[in-house]
Amino acid sequence: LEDRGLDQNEVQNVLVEDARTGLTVETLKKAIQNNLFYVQGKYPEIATRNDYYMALAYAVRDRILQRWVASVKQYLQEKHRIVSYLSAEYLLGPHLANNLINLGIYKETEQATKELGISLDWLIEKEVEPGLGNGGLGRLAACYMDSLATLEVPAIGYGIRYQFGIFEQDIRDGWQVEDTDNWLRRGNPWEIARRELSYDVKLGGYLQHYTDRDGKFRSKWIPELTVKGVAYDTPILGYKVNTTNTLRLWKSEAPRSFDFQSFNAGDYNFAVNQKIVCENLSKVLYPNDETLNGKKLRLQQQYFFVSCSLQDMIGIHLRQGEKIEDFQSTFSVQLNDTHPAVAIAEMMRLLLDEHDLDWSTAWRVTSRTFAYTNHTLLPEALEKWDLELFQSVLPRHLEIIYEINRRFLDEVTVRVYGDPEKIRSLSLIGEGPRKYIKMANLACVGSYAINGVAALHTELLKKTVLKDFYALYPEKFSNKTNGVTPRRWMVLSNPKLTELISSKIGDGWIKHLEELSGLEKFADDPDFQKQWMDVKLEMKKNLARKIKNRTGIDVNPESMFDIQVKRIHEYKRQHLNILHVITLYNRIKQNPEIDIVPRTFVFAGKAAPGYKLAKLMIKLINSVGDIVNNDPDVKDRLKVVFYPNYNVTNAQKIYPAADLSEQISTAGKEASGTGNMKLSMNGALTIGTLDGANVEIRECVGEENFFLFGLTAEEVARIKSEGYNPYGYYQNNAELKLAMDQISSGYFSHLDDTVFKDLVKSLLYDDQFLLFADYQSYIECQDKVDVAYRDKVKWAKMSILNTARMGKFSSDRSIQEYCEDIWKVKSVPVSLNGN
Ligand code: F58
Repeated sequence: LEDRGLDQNEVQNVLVEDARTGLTVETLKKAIQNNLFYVQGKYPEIATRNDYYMALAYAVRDRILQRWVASVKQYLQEKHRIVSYLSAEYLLGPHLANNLINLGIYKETEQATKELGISLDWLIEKEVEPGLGNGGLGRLAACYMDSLATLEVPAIGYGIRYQFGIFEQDIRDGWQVEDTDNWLRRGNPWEIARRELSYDVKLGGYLQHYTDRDGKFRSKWIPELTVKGVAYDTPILGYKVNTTNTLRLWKSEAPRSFDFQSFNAGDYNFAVNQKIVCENLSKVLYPNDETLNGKKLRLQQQYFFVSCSLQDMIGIHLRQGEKIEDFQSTFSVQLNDTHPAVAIAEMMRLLLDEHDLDWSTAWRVTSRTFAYTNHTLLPEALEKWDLELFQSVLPRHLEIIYEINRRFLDEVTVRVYGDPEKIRSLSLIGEGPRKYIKMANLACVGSYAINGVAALHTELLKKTVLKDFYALYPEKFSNKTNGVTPRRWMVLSNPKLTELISSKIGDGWIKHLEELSGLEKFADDPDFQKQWMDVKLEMKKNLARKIKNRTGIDVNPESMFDIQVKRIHEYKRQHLNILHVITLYNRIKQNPEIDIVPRTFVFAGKAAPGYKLAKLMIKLINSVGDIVNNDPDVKDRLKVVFYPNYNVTNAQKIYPAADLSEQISTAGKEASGTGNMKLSMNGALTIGTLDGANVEIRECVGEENFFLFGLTAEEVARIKSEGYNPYGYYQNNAELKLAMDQISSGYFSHLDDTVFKDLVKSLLYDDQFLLFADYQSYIECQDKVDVAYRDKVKWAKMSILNTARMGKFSSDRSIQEYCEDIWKVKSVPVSLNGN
């Protein structure tokens, strides 16, 4: 400071409450007006809605920046182990309202905007959300960033700043149509580009081998291409704490140098082309969930962000004056599935080739740095890279992986007593018509901890896909059941319920979710039950309005809102749900006067663009809806809605309105699920299988407050091994047969019997997901749901108890467990105004 001619007091003055940091209504108002003028260059009469949104966003950002700077300063001054979360996806959802809540200035801002003659809701709705993820895995990363900051744990999230996030879904003639998600078109006030923070990343090319002056055998990587990664930082503010962590997303660019090289050589086209190739790396998120196709660009994306992130971490570590071989004392790096698992090979490369460590030191550092979370049991979702493709992108990494594998197999051969089957299963390289690299195996060998995301999932991992690794390293394995942040999924999505809960038990539950158990004593209180169900009804009315606006369908808010919202996938079995709809419809047709509980079925979710059957499931839902919604015999007792473009913004409107939560995956297929948690927290009752975290949710809420049906994971495995025959179920179940015959004969498709052919065929003759085996049990369970729903008092009590007993499923609890068992980190409270 003295160097810059300043004294300590002058600097401190910048940090005290002022026009850019103050939290009162008056200061906020002033800040918005200032930003409107000085940032947007507008005066109120001509300012657009976006101008106001931007002005407010910058006002909020100023307040976060103060905390952000203080956090970074504190982490660098004191030495703390930092959690580094590596994830190819972050499904953050809109920032504005969340930041207002975490800053604790929602009410003040509402007042400030009101005094300026604009509605805060109107501005909040203006925000285009960053959809930088596909589904559960990306959203989990976002919840975990929120909890890390709220628990005041020093953390940095690394990922990719996709220019285009998950596609926007439209429904035309019942079919899914995809459109690009140009989320940056109006600018992004929540990020700061750090142009000075950039790293070079090599791709392709070949290796030169030589012996150096010390007689050491070396590989020199001559890349085909070098791209530059530029850091874009987004602050992640904790709830009512100063801690503000960083989400650092990398954007790919062409390094400036090579334009010149090519220009000098006179090859303008080449230069332009290479620039496009470089920029393409972070252009678009791959929209697949659960299935993977080994696309070269995807591998390049993974390597690109991993390399930038590790170079960045090493830089931070060394700038603290630490030795490279102590890297693991500065960072604990969590791999969010295998998408960043190439980090293990890249860390080795950096240590060996750039920092000159010997193999065993490098391996000691690497294998003490990484921990791996698995999110799937589906074999088709386990990442495998064709060896030749891998070599064409990362020749040096292939060499390193071979060496890791050689040493690993040497070590384990003795332990498995030469069992060739075990050795084949453990090897990092798969043999077949073509060789391939098994990323899960690389992750297991290179990590000090391995975890599944729900109790059942972790047990199945140990028994199936990672069985041989579990036998080898049982001490590495643990379970970390997923959780979700109550800040976004209750406080922000459901303010009315939040207010009601806090009026009874105070607001400590927002940070300590287990305090929700304080609601149990009101579960039988008629007044509270009425207030509870009044909030639910109001939320249902809100959703009904949205549905009307978006789809034109009128729904009755007094009907039961039966909700299944998640990616569309065969294993999630949205088509089992639709078979129930058809069954109810047929019961009405056969007896129009039947006394039936009115239901509104809401579906939402995206299908991977190349996943034909999933797209057909969307078409089926819409086609059934067209018939059911318009048949006069139904008398509006059933309505089927497909709400388009499911994303975080829409999810926030849907969860609070749910009466019934559909969690009906084939047992053993859903690793955890997190929508199941959000719905139950918001007072929905679950109808579900014993799959993923459903098992634990049922344990917590009590079996009498959960509608269980279907085969267990064990039974599913047994039936499959004995040879499952779906056709037999079809022939022996009259209601099922009728529903299937209607679908195949074209009853729901203007008598066109070709539309659903592929779906029908797959169900009758293949049915990997055992729909028919679970059909009868599902229908009977749904009949029990009807009975329960008719008893309003009982339903209200069950709903209250669901919320009251969901304390375990806060992401704060999950993160606490990661901190204690895996990362070994503690909280570091951040103080403002220097230390
Ligand atoms: C999900 N996986 C699981 N993958 O399916 C879900 O059960 C779990 O609750 C959640 O992770 C969080 O643990 C998931 O969302 C993906 O979206 C990947 C995206 C990239 C391609 C492979 C699937």
